Amino acid sequence: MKIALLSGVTGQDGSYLSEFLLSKKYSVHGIIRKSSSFNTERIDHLIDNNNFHLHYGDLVDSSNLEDLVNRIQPDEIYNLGAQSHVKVSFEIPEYTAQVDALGTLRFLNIIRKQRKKIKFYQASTSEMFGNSSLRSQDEKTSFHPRSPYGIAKLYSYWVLNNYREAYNIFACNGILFNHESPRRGETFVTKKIISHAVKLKLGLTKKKLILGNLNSIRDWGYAKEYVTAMWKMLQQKKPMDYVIATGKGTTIREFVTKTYKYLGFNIIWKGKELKEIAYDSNNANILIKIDKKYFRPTEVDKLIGNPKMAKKLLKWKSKTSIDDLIKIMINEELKKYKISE
Ligand code: NAP
Ligand code: G4F
Repeated sequence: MKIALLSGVTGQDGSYLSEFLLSKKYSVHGIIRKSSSFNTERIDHLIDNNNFHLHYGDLVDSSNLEDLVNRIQPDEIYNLGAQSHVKVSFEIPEYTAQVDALGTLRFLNIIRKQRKKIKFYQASTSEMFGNSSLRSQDEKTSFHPRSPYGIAKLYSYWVLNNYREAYNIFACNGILFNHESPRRGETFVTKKIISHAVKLKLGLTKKKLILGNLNSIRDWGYAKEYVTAMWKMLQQKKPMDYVIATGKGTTIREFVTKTYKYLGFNIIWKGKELKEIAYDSNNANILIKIDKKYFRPTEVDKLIGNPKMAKKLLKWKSKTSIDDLIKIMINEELKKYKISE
């Protein structure tokens, strides 16, 4: 039986990857942080599985990570743990670097010192590309990160490359573009839009949805599919870095329009920049407004990935369209209130 150790097991990707690895008969060990309230909602359904084990730990504590690797003796480590919110990284840049940059170095040093056979997956990100002038970004595109988060992740990307070359460690960067699901954190834009729109539809709120920059373009895929690419990377003969994406871009404004349309609202956009609003064409009620507090000091305007290499070498391809992703997220949200379409 193969053994996997995951950081970030309580997060969106950690929960899907755990399910996937358990289905592949792995023994899955996840690192959870001490929290003052419950933080295992996404993995509660796995807790009774005999092959699923949880350990307290933190990416800022190298003695804890070393102890866990020694005790668990994993075949594969998936480093998914991170302060993963781009906007928040401008407010806690030093902590973001501690976790998202040095956390990776801590794991790589443990592998270097103790057991070079361990395979290592790093949750790299399209945020490392920043504002690229190209139509789409691939493994050869140069980096120009635009946030403390993107910069911390770029450190991890490069230190992994260095340790792979210097110490022959089997380590891969998965450069994943945005991926969403019903398990997405509430403060990311897709989940924020869908949660609010569903509450509006059910009459549970009368409040307006307040958003930031509507013009940025993101390449949104389905998280459940993306975690399979992580595993595939570690099953190849040679360790490499791969872009994982759908290849299609959508603006935030289009995402809002599609979501509201699926729920039966016909919204009309009016005005520009901070004065832009969206109203309901049936009754002229204003549904959406803009607030500059949701803008970032520096924005990444357009991220569209080119997943050609993953398709060729990993035989991986995104299957869920943006419209289907929205449907999946809305229907799960409705189920929370025990109502199905
Ligand atoms: P997420 O839902 O925000 O989950 C982040 C996980 O990291 C949570 O389990 C969190 O624990 C844990 N964590 C945070 N700080 C930690 C620390 N100091 N020590 C140990 N664990 C810590 O993120 P996600 O969407 O699943 O993303 C997974 C990874 O992929 C992240 O590294 C993210 O940066 C990266 N990524 C995500 C996307 C995307 O679109 N989703 C795209 C590219 C890359 P708590 O539950 O206790 O907070
Ligand atoms: O949903 P977001 O916060 O995701 P962002 O910044 O693209 O980062 C996510 O994807 C990265 C991969 O590219 C991951 F590495 C990272 O961990 C995270 O998962 O924002 C998406 C876009 C941005 O352009 C933002 O300015 O939506 C815009 N936006 C507009 N209004 C908003 C809002 N974002 C948030 N979070 N909240 C808003 O109200």
